Amino acid sequence: MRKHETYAQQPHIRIITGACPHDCPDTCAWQIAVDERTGRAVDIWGHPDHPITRGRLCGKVERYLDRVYHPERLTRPLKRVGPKGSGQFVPVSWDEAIADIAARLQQIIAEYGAEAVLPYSYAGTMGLLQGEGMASRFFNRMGASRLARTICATAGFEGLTYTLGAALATDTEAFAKARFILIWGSNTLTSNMHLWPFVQEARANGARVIVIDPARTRTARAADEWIAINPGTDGVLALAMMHVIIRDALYDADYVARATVGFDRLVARVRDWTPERAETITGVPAARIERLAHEYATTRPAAIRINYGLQRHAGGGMTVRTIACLPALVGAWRDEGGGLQLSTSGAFRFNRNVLERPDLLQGREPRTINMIRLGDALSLDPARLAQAHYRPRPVDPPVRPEEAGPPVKALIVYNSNPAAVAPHQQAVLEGLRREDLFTVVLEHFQTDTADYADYILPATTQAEHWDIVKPYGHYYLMLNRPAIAPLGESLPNSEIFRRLAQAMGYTEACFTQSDEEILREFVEAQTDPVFEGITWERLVRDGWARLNLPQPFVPFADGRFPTPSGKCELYSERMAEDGYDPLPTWTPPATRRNADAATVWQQGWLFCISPPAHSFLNTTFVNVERLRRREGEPSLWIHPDDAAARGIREGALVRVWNERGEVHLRAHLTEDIVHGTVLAPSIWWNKLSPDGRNINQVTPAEESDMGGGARFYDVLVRVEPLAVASEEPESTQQAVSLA
Ligand SMILES: Nc1nc2c(c(=O)[nH]1)N[C@H]1C(S)=C(S)[C@@H](COP(=O)(O)OP(=O)(O)OC[C@H]3O[C@@H](n4cnc5c(=O)[nH]c(N)nc54)[C@H](O)[C@@H]3O)O[C@H]1N2
Ligand SMILES: Nc1nc2c(c(=O)[nH]1)N[C@H]1C(S)=C(S)[C@@H](COP(=O)(O)OP(=O)(O)OC[C@H]3O[C@@H](n4cnc5c(=O)[nH]c(N)nc54)[C@H](O)[C@@H]3O)O[C@H]1N2
Ligand code: SF4
Ligand SMILES: [Mo]
Repeated sequence: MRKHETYAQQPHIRIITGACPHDCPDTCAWQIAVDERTGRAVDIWGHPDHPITRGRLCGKVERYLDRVYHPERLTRPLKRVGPKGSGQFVPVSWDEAIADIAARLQQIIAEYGAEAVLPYSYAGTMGLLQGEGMASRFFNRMGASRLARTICATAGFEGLTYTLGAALATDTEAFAKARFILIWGSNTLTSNMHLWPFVQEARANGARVIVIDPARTRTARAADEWIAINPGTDGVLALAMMHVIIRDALYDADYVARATVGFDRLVARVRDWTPERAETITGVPAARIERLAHEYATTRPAAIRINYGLQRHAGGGMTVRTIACLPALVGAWRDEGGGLQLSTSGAFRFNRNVLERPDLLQGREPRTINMIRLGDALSLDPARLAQAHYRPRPVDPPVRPEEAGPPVKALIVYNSNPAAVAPHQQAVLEGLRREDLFTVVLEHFQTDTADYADYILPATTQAEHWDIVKPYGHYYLMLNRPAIAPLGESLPNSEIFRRLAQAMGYTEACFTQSDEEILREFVEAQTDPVFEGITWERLVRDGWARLNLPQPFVPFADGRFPTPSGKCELYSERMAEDGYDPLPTWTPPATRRNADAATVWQQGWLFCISPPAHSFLNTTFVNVERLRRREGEPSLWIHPDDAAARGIREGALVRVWNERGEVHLRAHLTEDIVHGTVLAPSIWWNKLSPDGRNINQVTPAEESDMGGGARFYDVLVRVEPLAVASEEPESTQQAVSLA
C-alpha cells in the first residue's frame, strides 16, 4: 500500500498537500502527514497524482522534515552581541527586534536616503508570496535600492528570449515522445530528476540520449553517450552543427522559410565554422560533430534539454541564443516531443502588480544593484559602488562614481545565503564585516550569512506557511498549504515584512492583508487566457492546476514566435540595437579571451567549474547531517594527467587558488572530467568546510554578456598539494588574465 493510502486509514493523521519551494525545475507536489494529537508532521512524500511528481520526491526533500525539525532551527529573534561575523547572539522579543530595526532603518533613511537600504534575496523559496510578494511591497513603499536577481539564469534567459521571444519550451511530458534527446549542460538526474522518467519512456521506444558536458555526470553515465566538451565552448559546437546541417542540406527548408528570419545571413556566418575548427576549441572530435549534426537533423522528434549550467560564462547568453537556433533550423518545433526546454516560466504570464505593488514607488526610480556584485555594492569606494549598478546590455552606459548614490548602510537578506553563494567571496565578507553596515537576516538557520547579522529573524518553512509556486520545468501552477503551526516563534517572511511595515508607519491597506487574502486576490486578478479556469478554490481543492494550454503543448508548431518579427530570429535586429552581434556567434569565456586553452594550460592554470552537488540544493540541506554525510566532504574532481603534472594523489588535500582567494579541497582523481578542467561539487557552507571557505573564494563577480548574469564557471585556478608552500597569487597583469 502506498503512503497516502496507509495514512488515510489512520484516524489521527491528517494529510496536507503542498508544493516544494526549492529552486529546482520540478516544483513537486508533496503530501505531509500530520499527527493531529501532537500537531507534528510525521511523514512527507511526493503526490501520487501530480503528472510530473508522480509520487516521488528527490533524496533531499525526502529529508525535508529533518530540516524543519532540525535541532538548530532558529525559533527566536536574535540580536548580535559579539563582533561582526563571530556568530554571537542573544534572544530578544519580536517587539524589541521589530522596533529597533525600524528605528535603525528610519535613522539611515533620514541621513542617507532610502537607497542606502539594499534588499538581498534569491530563491531560497520560489513561492511568490514568501519570495518577493510582501517584501517588494515593503521596499517599494520605502524606495529602497532595487536588486537585479541575476545570480542564476539571466544570461541564458535573455539569449533564449532574443531568439524565441519568450521562455516557452517543449512540454515536459512530451519528452516521452522524442526519438533523439540531447541533454546539453544539464545534470538531469541531479537537478531535474522528474524529467528522467519521460526520457526513459522515450528510450523504451527507441530514443537515443546524448549528454554534452565537461563531466561524466551520473546523467552522462545513464545516457547512451557522453560527449565531453571543454567548458564555455558549447556555442562553437552549435555553430559547427549548423555548418554541417546547412552544408549537407539537412535543414527544414519549409519551416525555415515560414518561421525564421535571417537564414541567408546565418548561412554566411556558419560557413567558416567547420567541424575541424570546432574540434580545436571544443575538444569534440570533428567526426563526432558531423555525426551529431546528422543524427540531430534526421531523427524526429528531436528534443534538447539545456539547463543553466552552460551559461555561467562570459558568453553564456550568446551560447544559449546560438543553441536555441537549432530546433527551428531542423524544424524540430513541429513535433510533439521536439524542440527545446530551458525554462517554462514564460508561459506563466502573471500580472504581478497586484502582488508586488510597484505603484508604491510613486514615480521614484531607485537605483538597481546587480546582486552578483554584492562585494562592490558594499564597498565604501564610490567607483566600486558604481560598478555594482545593473547594466544588462552593452549599450547601457557605465555609471560614474559621482552618480553611484549613497553607500549601502542597511542590508536586509531573505531567501539567500550570499556569504556562501555569491562570487568573489572575500569582497562579500569584507563588506559584511563593516561595523557601520546594519544587517538583518531572515532565515531558518544560522547560515554563513546570518553570522554577520545585527539581527537574525526566524522564518517559517514551506511546511508552515501559505504560498503559490511558479515552476520553471513544467506547466502546472502550484499551491502550498501549511501543514503545521510555525515552529517556536518563527514567522513567515510576509508577516515579518508586515510587522516591519507597521513599525515604519506604512499605513497602506496592503500591509494588513492576510496571506490567504493576498494569494486569493492575486489569483483572481489574473486576466491572461493561460489562467482561464484557474480559481483559488480549485487550487485549494486540487493543489495545482495546469495552465490553460493545449495538451500536448507544442509551442511553436505553427511557426509563430513572440519576437518582434513574429519568427524565430536567427538574425535579431533587437540584439543589434542592444549592442550584440545580431547573428549566432561564439563569445569566448573570459578565461580564453587573451589566450587559447593550450596557452592557459601551459601556464599552469586549470578551468574550474562548480556545479550542483547531488545531495544539496545550493547551500540548502548542507546542514542536514544525513545529506552532508552522503555528499562526503568538499572535493575537487581532477583528471589524472593534470593531477600527475602537479604531484597530486587521490585523496590528497589540495590548495585551489587564484588572485581572489583560496580554498582547500580533497582531490578526487577521475577521468570523468575533461583534461584541463577541475570540478568542485557545490555549494558547501563555509563553516561546514574544513578550512572555513568554499569555492566562491575563487569565482569572479564580473558579469556575463547578457542580463548582468553570473560567471561562476568562467574561472582559472591553480591547484597544488596543500603540503607544498608556494609563491603568492600572481596579479592579473600577466599574459593570461584571470576571469
Ligand atoms: N541537487 C541539486 N539540484 C539542483 C540544484 C542543486 O544545487 N542541487 N540547483 C538548482 C538550481 S539553482 C538550478 S539553477 C538548477 C540548474 O542548475 P544547473 O547549474 O544547470 O545544474 P545542472 O543541471 O547540474 O547542470 C550543470 C551541468 O552543466 C555542466 N557544465 C558546466 N559548464 C558547462 C559548459 O560550459 N558546457 C556544458 N555543456 N556543460 C557545462 C556541469 O558539469 C553540470 O553537469 O538546478 C537546480 N537543482
Ligand atoms: N560556485 C557556485 N556558486 C553558485 C552556483 C554554482 O553553481 N556554483 N549556483 C548559483 C545559483 S544557480 C544560484 S540559484 C544561487 C543560489 O543562491 P541562494 O538562492 O542564496 O540559495 P541557497 O544557498 O539555497 O540559500 C537560500 C537560503 O534561503 C533560506 N530560505 C529558504 N526558504 C526561506 C523562507 O521562506 N524564508 C526565509 N527567510 N529564508 C528562507 C534557506 O534557509 C537558505 O539559507 O547560488 C549561485 N552560486
Ligand atoms: S527539490 Fe526539486 S526534485 Fe526535490 S522535491 Fe523539490 S522540486 Fe522535487
Ligand atoms: Mo540557480
